[in-house]
Amino acid sequence: MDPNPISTGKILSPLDAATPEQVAARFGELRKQFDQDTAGATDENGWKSLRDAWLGRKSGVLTQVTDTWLKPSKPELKRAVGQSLNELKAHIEAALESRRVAIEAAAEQSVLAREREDLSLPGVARPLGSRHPLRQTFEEIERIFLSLGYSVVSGPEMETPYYNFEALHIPEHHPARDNMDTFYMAAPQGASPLLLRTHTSPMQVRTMEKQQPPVRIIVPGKVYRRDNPDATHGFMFHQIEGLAVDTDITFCDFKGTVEYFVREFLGPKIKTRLRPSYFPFTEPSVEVDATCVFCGGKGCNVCKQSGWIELFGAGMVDPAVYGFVNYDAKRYSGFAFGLGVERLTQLKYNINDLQLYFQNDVRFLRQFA
Ligand code: FA5
Repeated sequence: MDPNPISTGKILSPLDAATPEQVAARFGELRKQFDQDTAGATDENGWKSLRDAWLGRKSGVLTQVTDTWLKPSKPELKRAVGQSLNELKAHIEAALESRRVAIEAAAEQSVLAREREDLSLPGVARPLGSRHPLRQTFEEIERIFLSLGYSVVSGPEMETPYYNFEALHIPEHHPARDNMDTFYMAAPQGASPLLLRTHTSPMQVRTMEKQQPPVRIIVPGKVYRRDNPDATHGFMFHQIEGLAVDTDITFCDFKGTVEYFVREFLGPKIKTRLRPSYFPFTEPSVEVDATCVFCGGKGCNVCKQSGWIELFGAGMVDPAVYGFVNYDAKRYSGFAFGLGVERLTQLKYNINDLQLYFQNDVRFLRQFA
């Protein structure tokens, strides 16, 4: 339908000598025509042509009414024509606006209807990743020590020999350095050499240098040694260092903490024992053993029939270390431990080869989802 009635020439003929009643009737016809046109405007384009046909400045109906009826009308009719024109204009504007709102709402409804999800369709299963077993062990150990009031700190993987060895009471040529075959970094001439830390223990010294007791920290992180990779060794692996220093910390506190940790981590049935050992920075030093998780202590191939499995090294902080960090060794005491994260995870999940952690084989990783 052509929405512009003027183009048909049906309605707009000059008013000539019309009476006010005839004027009103002519405007009534126009209004009727507009209402008919409006009913036909059902989408945005239809609405635009309706608007242009009636309100367009150059040749819209209202412009033509102004030119053909209002301007040439006799003075006694002008008032009536002007008033009717204003009323018609107000009617058209209001009707156009409500039409626009209705068209927009209908368009939105049809988009919504088109995009409606069919909830009865079967879903698409997305492949889900899982947290790496080592990450799970980190999180579990952090949870246990956070609950005991420890905080988690981290430190540099590139270290100086001072923090990695000397300040831990491991002077040059000390045999303990042989156990930790070290990666050294090439250093420019005259510069002090750097190394990849062989354990997380340097963070004991770095923390105590900065902070007076009480200290309760754990330090998760990567460490590096020139070890040949095999089922229990990597050249890069992870440790979690623990350190607690305060007045009156005794060996009993140490033992209680270790037992609590092992039970929380490996289960309530697991027992621990302490075996004398040696670390230059702890005195006395111990190896913490747990009842074999595979045979429950009866004896099997994994524990070499002993019923016990070695867990980690630990001990009371050697007072010599306090000398490097200006702690008063008479006033303060404490304990430290160094957990091997790969080995603890192997025990917990019965993993027989440490290399599996780093091969990114989803068949292995999926088991820990
Ligand atoms: C240490 O590194 C001491 N810093 C631990 C310590 C801290 C003792 C605080 C006392 C007080 P050790 O060299 O034994 O100790 O290493 C600790 C743990 O790291 C071992 O028990 C083992 O679980 C793990 N580990 C050692 N070498 C490797 C390796 N090449 N690959 C994987 N894990 C290893």
